[in-house]
Amino acid sequence: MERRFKRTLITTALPYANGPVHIGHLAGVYIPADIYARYLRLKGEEALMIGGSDEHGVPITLRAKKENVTPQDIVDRFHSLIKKSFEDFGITFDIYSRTTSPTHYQTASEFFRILYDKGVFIEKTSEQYYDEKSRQFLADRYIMGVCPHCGNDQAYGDQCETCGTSLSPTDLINPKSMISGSVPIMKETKHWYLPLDKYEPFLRKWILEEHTEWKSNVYGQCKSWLDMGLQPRAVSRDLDWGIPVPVEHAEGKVLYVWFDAPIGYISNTKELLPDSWETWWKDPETRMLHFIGKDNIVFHCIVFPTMLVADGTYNLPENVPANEFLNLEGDKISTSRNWAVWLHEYLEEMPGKQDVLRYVLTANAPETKDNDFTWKDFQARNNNELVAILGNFVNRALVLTEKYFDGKVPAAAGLTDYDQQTLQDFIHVKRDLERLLDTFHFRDAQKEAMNLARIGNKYLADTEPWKLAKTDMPRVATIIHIALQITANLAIAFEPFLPFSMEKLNGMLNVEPLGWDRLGATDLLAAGHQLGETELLFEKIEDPIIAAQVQKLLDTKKANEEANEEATGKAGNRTKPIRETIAFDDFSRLDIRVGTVLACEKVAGADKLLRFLIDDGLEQRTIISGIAPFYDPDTLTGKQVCFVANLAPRKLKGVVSQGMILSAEDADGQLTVITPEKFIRPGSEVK
Ligand code: B3M
Ligand code: ZN
Repeated sequence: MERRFKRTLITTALPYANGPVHIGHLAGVYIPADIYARYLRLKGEEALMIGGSDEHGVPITLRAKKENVTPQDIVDRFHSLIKKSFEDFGITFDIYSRTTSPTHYQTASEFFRILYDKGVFIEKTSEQYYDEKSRQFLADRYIMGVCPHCGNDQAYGDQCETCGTSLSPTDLINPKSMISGSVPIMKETKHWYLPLDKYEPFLRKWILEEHTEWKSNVYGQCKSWLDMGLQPRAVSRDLDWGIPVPVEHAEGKVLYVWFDAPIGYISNTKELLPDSWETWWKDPETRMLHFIGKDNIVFHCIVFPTMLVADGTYNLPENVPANEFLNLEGDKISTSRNWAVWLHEYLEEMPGKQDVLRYVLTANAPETKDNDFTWKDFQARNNNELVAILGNFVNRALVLTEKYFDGKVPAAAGLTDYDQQTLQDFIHVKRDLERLLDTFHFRDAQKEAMNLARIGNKYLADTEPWKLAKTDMPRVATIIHIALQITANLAIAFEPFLPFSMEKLNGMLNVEPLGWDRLGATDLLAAGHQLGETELLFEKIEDPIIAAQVQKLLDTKKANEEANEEATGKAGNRTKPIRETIAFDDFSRLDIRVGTVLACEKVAGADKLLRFLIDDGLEQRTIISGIAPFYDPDTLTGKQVCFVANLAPRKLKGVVSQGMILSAEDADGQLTVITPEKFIRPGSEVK
C-alpha cells in the first residue's frame, strides 16, 4: 500500500575516518542520496540529508598505532579531509558531523542506558584472547597467526587476506598479539548482547511481508539472514577507543562501533535541530531512508531496526536503497592497497570536473550488481555524451540565438507538425523522471534526462536552421524558440545530477533555477528574454590525461606487487613468456632514435622519476623516466640512450614527457638503460 508522508529523512552511511573517500563511496551512497535530496527539495518537499564520519572502531586504532599518533589525531585528519571532499563534490548534507562529538557521546550513551534499564540486553561471560604483556583483551584485528586454510602466516583474527576466508581468532594457528608480539591467553570477559533472535518474528513480518518493494539485493540479503536464524549480538567491546559502556563495573569496555555508529544519524539530527529533531525520528508522517552500500545491509535492516524497536519510540526505515560495489579497472577498491581514485586527488588533477565524475558514476552506478569504473569509459562518457550530446546541443542553441537574434529569445510563429511532435516528445519527461527517481533508479533517470538532449540535437539536425537564415527568418525564429525551451528544460532535468553545470547553464540562460514543477513546460523562456554569456559546459578529455591516470594505477599495482614480494619473501616472476606475434608494419610504426643526454636530474616530489634533457639531432626534448631508483642522474649526463621518439606526449607529475627512454627490466624489476655500443650521431634511427 502506498503511504503518504509529510517529510523525508535521508541518512547516508557514515564513512570510517581512517582514510580519505573514493569513487566507490560516491557511487554507492553519496551521489544517489544527493540526487534524491536535491530532487525532493526541488519539488518543494521537506527533506533532510544527514551525514557524518564514523570515528570509532578497530581499524582507526590500528592506523593510529602504525603511525604512532592517537586515534583522535587520525579521525581529526580524515574527518576534515572527507568533509571537504563531499563539499567539493556538491553533496548537500544538511549536517555533516562526527561520532566523537559531545552530542553523539551523550545520545549513544542514553540510547544504551534506556535499553539497559528496560532489560533488553543479555549479559554474558565468554572467553576471549587476552594479551598479558599489554594487559588488554584483543580485538580480532589485533591477533595474527597462521591461516588454517592456506598457511598464510599473516592472517588476522577476523580474516585471511590471502585466501579471503573469514576467520574467528580461535581458528588461527600460533596466534600472536599484534600489540606486544606475545602469545595471548584465553580469559573470561563480560559483554552485553542484543537478543536479535527474540525480534526475529517481528523482523520477518516487517521486512519479508511488509517491505516486498525493497530492492531485490536488499530484500534477498535480509531473507537469507533471517532464514539462517538470528543470534544475540555483542554490543560492547574491550577497547580503549570508543564510548564507555554507561553502567557500573564496565571499566575498559566501550560500545561496539556498529552499535554507536547508526545512532550517529540521530545525534547529528539532534545537533542540527536541537528543538525539533524528534519530528524527524518519531513522527509517523516522517519517512526515513537509509542510503548505504551492500556490506552495511544487515546493520541497517536488522540490527539498527531492532535497536529502534527495542526503544519503542522511533520510526523504522521505510526503505534502504543499498547499492552493490563499484570496482576499479577490474579490481576491488581497497584503502589499504591504495587501489582507488581518491576524491581529493581527482579534484587536484581534474579541477572543475566534479560533474563529469558525478555523471559517470551515476551512468555506471552499481544499482543492481557490482560495476566497474574504467578511465576509458570515463573518457568516452565525457566525450561522447556530456560533450557530444548535452554540451553540443546547448551550445548550438545558444550560439544560434546570439548569432541571429542578438542573444534574445525569438518568438515562435506557426508551429509545424514536426515542431508539435517534438514538443510532445518531452512533455512526458517529468512523469518519466519522477517515476524513476521515486523508485531510486538513478541511472535510468539520468539516461532519461540525456534523452531530452538527444531530442534537441535531432530537432536541430533535422530542421537545419542555419541553412534557412537567408530565406526564412520567421522559421529560424520558431526553431530557435523551441530549441531554447528544450535547453531550459534540460537545466531543470539535470539539476539533481549535474548541479555545477546547471548553475552555469542557468547563468547562460540568465534565469534563476526554474523549479521542478515547470519541467516539461514549453514556455519557460519568454520571447524577448535576454540570455547571458555563452560558455562551454563541458570540454573534451584528451588521451594523455587518461593515459596519466592509467599509469598512476599501474604504478600502484607495481608498488603493491613489490611490497607483497618483500613481505612474502617470494622472488619475482621468472623470464616473461614472449608476447603474441605482431606484423612487421606494427613494428615499423615505432620511431626509435638515439639521443645524447644533455642533462639529467631527479623530479621533485617523485621518488622514481628522472627528468632527461635529450639532444635528438633536431632539437632538445624532455623525457621523464621511472629509473631513479637505479641510477645516480649525474652518471647519465653525456651518455647516449635509445628512446621512442613518436610516442604521444604525456604528463607525469606535472611535467610533459616527450617520448620514452628504453631500458631493459630483469625478473627482479631492476632497470638498465639501453645505450648504443659506440658513439653515433644523435637522431640516428634504431631499426
Ligand atoms: N562506517 C562502515 C562502512 O564505511 C560504516 C558505516 C556506518 S553507517 C552507520 O562501510
Ligand atoms: Zn588463508
